[in-house]
Amino acid sequence: MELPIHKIEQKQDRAILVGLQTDERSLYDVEESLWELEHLTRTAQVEVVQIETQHRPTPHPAYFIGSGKAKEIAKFAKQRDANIIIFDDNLTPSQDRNLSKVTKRRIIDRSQLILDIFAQHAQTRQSKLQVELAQLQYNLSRLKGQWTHLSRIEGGIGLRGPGEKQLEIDRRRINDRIAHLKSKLEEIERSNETERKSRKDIFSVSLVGYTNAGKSTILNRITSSNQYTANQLFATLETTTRAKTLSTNDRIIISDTIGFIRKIPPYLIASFHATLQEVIEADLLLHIIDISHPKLYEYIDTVFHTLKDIGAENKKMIMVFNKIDRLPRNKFLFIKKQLRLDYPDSLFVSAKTCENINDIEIAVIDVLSRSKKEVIVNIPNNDQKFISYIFDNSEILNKRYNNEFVRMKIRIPLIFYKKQIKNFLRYQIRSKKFK
Ligand SMILES: Nc1nc2c(ncn2[C@@H]2O[C@H](COP(=O)(O)OP(=O)(O)OP(=O)(O)O)[C@@H](O)[C@H]2O)c(=O)[nH]1
Ligand SMILES: [Mg+2]
Repeated sequence: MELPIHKIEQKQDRAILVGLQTDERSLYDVEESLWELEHLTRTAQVEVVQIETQHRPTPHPAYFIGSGKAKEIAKFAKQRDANIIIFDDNLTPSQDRNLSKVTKRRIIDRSQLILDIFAQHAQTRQSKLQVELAQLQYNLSRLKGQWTHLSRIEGGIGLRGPGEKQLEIDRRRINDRIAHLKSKLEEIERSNETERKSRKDIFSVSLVGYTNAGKSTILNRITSSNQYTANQLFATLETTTRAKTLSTNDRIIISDTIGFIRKIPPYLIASFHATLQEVIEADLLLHIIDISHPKLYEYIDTVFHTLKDIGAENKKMIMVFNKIDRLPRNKFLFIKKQLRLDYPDSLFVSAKTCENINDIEIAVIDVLSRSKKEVIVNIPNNDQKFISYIFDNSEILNKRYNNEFVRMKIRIPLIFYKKQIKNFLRYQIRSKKFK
């Protein structure tokens, strides 16, 4: 049975946003994060009618905010005719329940809001399945929480009430559906994998970055294509790949994919693992950053952390600071000087005005020409064609002959390696075996 993907009903929804300032977070941080939440809320097509913040040393275990503040928000919701309260942080299931009891409104936390946007933006079968998987995993994590909570109150095993039985059934149904979705996604992934394999001989570049940094706009600029762009968060959910011939005549592929965001639980990212496969396998990452954003350093950190989560942290990366047109010249020069200290080889471009946009291609060509691979190959003597290819295109570090094979340790430009990837995969020896 299909479980419906939950979407926030459009237009008529009116929300109050709530942020909490704790001892560990400054008011500035909270306000900035709420600004992002407001953008997310608008992207989900929900009207923001009020924004509330509270200061507490730590979150309240039962209400997240104080219970008095919760009552105050209930009053505001009535006055402003708001039907949803959106929290800028992720709530525990019991906080969620207690808050909806006090406010008599639907409570949504940051992850749920992001998932609603994903649900609205999913276009392909793969991303629809991924969104459903992420939503069920979200629900499951909450059911589990609820379970512990209730079993503690009710005295645990043997004292389960009807509500808990329902939870148990839901949990089983959800687990079944999760298993089903995972196997469907694996099927799609297998066919994508075949497609990717057919392109393994081409140098691949992936655009990564915080959501709304301008990744899709840059893809359009450098490949003259027409990928959807919008001043929205998560405008792109699926991966698009385009081919490009560089001025050196080398062909590369460039892919654009889902953006990253702060405070998103790792299992939600994991649901998009298949979409991010292109990033995981890329030869080069272009990390796009909105230079005009006051929180750019935090955004850069988020992207680095997310890349680590998906196992792509050690890839060659070029930092591309975009939207330079949005800064006054003096401010731009000042920020650029600072950024160059931290990221010496970074680029500064505007996808809007096209200023410096050609620098991206120049930098890619530079990486391409400098990328080399060290491999050990064991080639049958009768494959003279491939042996000549190696002699013509690589630096031979050592070689040994016998009657049947020539065994060589070579350093070869990546582009020449890729052009003959099939032969390399056939003849390559892992260095461990060689020892
Ligand atoms: N001023 C200015 N705006 C830009 C620039 N590049 C992109 N934008 C705008 O920034 C917004 C986001 O651009 P996208 O290309 O959709 O960003 P993205 O990184 O693909 O975002 P997601 O797919 O949502 O993660 C759009 O409104 C673009 O028009 C730029 O260089 N200058
Ligand atoms: Mg995009």
